[in-house]
Amino acid sequence: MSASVVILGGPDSGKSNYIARLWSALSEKKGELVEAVQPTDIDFVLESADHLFQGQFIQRSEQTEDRRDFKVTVASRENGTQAEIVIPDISGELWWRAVADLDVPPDLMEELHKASGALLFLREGSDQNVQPLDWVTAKKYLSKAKVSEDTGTPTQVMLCELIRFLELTLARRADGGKPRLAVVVSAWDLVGADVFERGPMAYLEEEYPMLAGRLDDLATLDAQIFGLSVVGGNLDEEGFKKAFLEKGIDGHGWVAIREATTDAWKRDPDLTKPVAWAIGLR
Ligand SMILES: Nc1nc2c(ncn2[C@@H]2O[C@H](COP(=O)(O)OP(=O)(O)OP(=O)(O)O)[C@@H](O)[C@H]2O)c(=O)[nH]1
Ligand SMILES: [Mg+2]
Repeated sequence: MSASVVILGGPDSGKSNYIARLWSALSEKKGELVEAVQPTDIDFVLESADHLFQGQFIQRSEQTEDRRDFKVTVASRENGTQAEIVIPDISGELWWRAVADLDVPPDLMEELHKASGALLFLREGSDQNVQPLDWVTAKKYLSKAKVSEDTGTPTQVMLCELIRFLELTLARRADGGKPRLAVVVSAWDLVGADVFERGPMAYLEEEYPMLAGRLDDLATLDAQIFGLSVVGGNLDEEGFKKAFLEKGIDGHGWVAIREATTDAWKRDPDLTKPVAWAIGLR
């Protein structure tokens, strides 16, 4: 079986760092999804992963038209089912342009039509986030036929447009189910304990109310929200970086997931979880 997963999100939202971390998580083979065949042709992922290993976050992608794909055959550790997944790494600027001009390169469009799962990224603390206006003003943006390309468009408006776009393009799952949307709030290591405890959805309700509302009444997609920390802390902080370099990347990083039994938000070391859920191998 083959499955495409698209990773979308604005500039600086953590996509490239996650793709690199995902690769190393898959090859560590401790998560729900494991690498079944060693991928070839993934120099850009290896290079990025190397940055992380050396204690540096990957910097934002060049705004080129070039598409770079992370292609890997994965297997479910639980039942062995395999899938070839294709994850394009596309700069956030390109996604914004796609939404603003309703202009998506044909090959990317094809990938979207094949995919029945997507990961939508946004990042805590990014200086690229354009703060939400009040709800009424934000809604006016949406009612315009086209979102203006000026960078002043609030991030949540652009994200809502991306969701609409996914609703129109993603394929139904092989089992007939709705396509899945994993919403990933990255750099979740930067939030305080109280924000962590209330979880990423409560965070969206406060910081991106329109987006939260949109997620709440999705009819054609199944959504689940995750918090993410690629290495479990902030590599721009000397103390953390030092501790990280002493131990290495293995075991560093987590996904925040709500525990079904207690409803509490927990750090889960399995970084493959959002993708595993989005492709839902069975
Ligand atoms: N603290 C913390 N910062 C992160 C994390 N992930 C990403 N960042 C920060 O976010 C920045 C941008 O991450 P990228 O992965 O380059 O974001 P992107 O979505 O690929 O950005 P574009 O390529 O511009 O679309 C990084 O340089 C880090 O400073 C994380 O887990 N924790
Ligand atoms: Mg990038």
